[in-house]
Amino acid sequence: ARIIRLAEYKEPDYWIKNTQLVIRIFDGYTEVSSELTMVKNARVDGLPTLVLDGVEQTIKQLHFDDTEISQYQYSDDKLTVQPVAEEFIFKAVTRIDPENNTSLEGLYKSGSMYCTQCEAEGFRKITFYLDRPDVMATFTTRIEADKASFPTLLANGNPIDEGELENGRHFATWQDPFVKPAYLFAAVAGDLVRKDDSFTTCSGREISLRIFAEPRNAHKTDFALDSLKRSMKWDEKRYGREYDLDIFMIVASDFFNMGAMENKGLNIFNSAAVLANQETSSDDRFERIEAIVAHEYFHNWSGNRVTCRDWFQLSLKEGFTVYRDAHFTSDMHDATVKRIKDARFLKTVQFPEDSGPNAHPVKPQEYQEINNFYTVTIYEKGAEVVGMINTLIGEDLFRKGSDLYFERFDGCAATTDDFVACMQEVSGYDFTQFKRWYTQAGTPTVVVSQHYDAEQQQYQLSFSQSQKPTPGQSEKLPMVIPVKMALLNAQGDELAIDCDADFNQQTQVLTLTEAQTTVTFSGVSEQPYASLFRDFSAPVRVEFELSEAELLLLASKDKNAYNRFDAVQKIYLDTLIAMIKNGDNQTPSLVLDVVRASLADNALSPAIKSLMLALPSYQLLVDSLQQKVDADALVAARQAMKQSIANSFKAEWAELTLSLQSEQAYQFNAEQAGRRELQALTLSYWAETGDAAALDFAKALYQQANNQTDRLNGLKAVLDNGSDALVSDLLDDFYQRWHEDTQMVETWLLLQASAKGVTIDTIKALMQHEAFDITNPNKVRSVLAGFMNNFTSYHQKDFSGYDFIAQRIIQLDAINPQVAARFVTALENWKVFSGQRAEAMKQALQSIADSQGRSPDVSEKVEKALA
Ligand code: B3K
Ligand code: ZN
Repeated sequence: ARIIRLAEYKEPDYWIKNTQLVIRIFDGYTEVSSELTMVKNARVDGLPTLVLDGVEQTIKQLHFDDTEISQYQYSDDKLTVQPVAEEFIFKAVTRIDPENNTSLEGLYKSGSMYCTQCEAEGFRKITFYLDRPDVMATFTTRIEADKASFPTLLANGNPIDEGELENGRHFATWQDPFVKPAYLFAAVAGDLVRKDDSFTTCSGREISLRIFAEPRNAHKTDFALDSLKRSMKWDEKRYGREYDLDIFMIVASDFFNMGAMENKGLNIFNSAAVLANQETSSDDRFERIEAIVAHEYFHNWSGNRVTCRDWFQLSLKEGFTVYRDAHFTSDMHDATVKRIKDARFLKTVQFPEDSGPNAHPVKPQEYQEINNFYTVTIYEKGAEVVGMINTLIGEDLFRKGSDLYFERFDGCAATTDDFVACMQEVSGYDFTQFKRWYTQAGTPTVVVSQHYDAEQQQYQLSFSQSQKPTPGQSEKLPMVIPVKMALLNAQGDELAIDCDADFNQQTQVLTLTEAQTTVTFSGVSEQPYASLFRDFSAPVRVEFELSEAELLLLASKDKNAYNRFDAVQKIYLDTLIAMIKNGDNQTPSLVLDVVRASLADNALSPAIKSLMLALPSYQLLVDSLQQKVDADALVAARQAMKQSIANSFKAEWAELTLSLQSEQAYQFNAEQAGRRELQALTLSYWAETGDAAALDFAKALYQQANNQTDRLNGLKAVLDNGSDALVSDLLDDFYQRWHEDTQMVETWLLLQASAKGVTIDTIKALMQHEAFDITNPNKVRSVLAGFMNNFTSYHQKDFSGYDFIAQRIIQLDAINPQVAARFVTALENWKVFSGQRAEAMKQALQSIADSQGRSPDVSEKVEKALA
């Protein structure tokens, strides 16, 4: 396979200054005419051949200015021609086949709508181009189509012309005055309803905001418009970023490979990531939509105005933009809840990636298929790295650095080094060693030990950091690790810190730079409790042996709510791990004490309480075990603990569930969402006790709900604990009522695929159901990702889940390689499991490797997993 390497980066031989496109949509084919105004790169000698990217192009005409090109070579997705001057217009007329494009990359038709997805390398499926992010041009796009079928014609920028054509056709012309790489290009043709709003920017410009959706979805656009306005305001206030064009558009599409895409002035969204109302969207869906709308909007500066020089810099825009959207969500809702959820997600999903066969640095050094690198490492770990920069230099300097970055690189294609250099310039902080976070893959482990000397009134903490080798990187060097910390007394009060290390009094951050660091704290009059890595100040694994008393103090008295949560979770995790290792499934009193204390603490918000009372997921447990996992023992231990917590507090669960019922009118906000989340949790424990009253409550919650959150909370409790008859009654009822609503049907599929005890036969039946469509990524994800994340069913005792997933990957790969490749994750960490299970997973991977005609996407991931 062809490997692309960062070390081989070289500027292109030619630049494109302006791109003029005409896209003529006809039944059966689409014709694309392009005129690219090009100039030779001044740093290049002679007149090199021009090599353009182009996939599945049927060539009709090629010209340099007005001269037809008779000599050209088109093979392996490259068109090679010989220019005769340093400046010229390259013209091409080609045909493409969007109606049969199931990869959903390039221009594709889905349902009654044509739309595009160009990032990372989809533009080459539309026309010949220098399809790389450092080639930035202004664009003019004219779209022509049948007027009755496609009344809405959209592209990036501002509309400059429109009119009628012969045979019932019409056209619209759009012009984007901002230079951009081809991956930010977008075009849409459809029969869409438009919802309007407006936003007045900080300098008083009025921006027209428009959301386009299919008519049946028109009632679900308000929340996204509102989220958009709040995002625009927030970016002005927090980052000084004003919107630039006069129009900002969002289009909702039912067929989309990921959440959304930040095309300049014309964001295209997966319907599931933008359409919402209280009837069909749960609280977490509202939160996700708000975050994605913000994320795509923020890209207008961090991604579009300043873009990436090459795809190795992907985290430059993604890590920074995730960091920005997380901060936005924190400001809108509850910062601690957001931090807990983000840290938990990183540990659950990114840590395993970083210790598995597809581990890669935040700035990868090489790839085969760039689409495989839109990962939690690039996005979420990348955001943590940006967050650590903020932690190290402080909020004010961070803002100065980001201002400098946007100013200096506006209209340019930049690198992560450029970003860090700006932070260094404004702060004087030397980031040389810190930049290992961009180049070293893997999660560092920090082992901590403590020693108290009562006589000297001295307390010592010793930190030793290490990192396991990752594929292709055996040597690991020490990282810069910010440890936000406090020392607590027995009441949980924070002690003043006087120490001999690099400790910032203002931010309470201790910075580790060496493999071993011992810090001595003076004037410590009693044995303190160390609260370390507050707010998850670094994406590391921490090993710190604490006594029960110490853990209990942190779990009940630490004033840092994140760390308090973390101490509670550590108690569950350590206990579960001990249960698994000892083969003893008795839940010790320590766990019940912690549950009791959390339940009784009225100072805790319902949201935090529900996070504290939830047991760690199977996925997190697998990652935390740090030894070969016996999946059956793991399931048995966690189920035993859940049972025991449920039964020990049966009356409390019932009482809390009832008391959390509210007559308030539904609103999506942190306070209400927290209450509903806690109710879902207490109800699930209550139902787990087998109390018939719990099931009656759950059923009524489902039936009487006037919002999707309550409805799902009721339904999930029934699905996990109800009789088969009741389960199928409610599922039938759900489908009956909402089968015309796409988001509800997706939810209905997901609920069943993730239900306790689901069998492969049920999954197969779902894939045969009229509601299923294998060409639709959302439907595929609902069923297959639902199954894959359903630990007890996917890892069932006869191992049949693995071959089933492998066969589905092969089937999907022929339709949509990007979506297929994502599912390889379900098999890639086979080495963490023990015995025959690991062997069965490996065999499933092998059967994919042995099958014919694999896409580069799937091949790269499977080969690495088997290596
Ligand atoms: N930039 C897009 C992701 C594109 C993925 C291409 N395989 C969405 C986002 O991160 O905002
Ligand atoms: Zn993004």
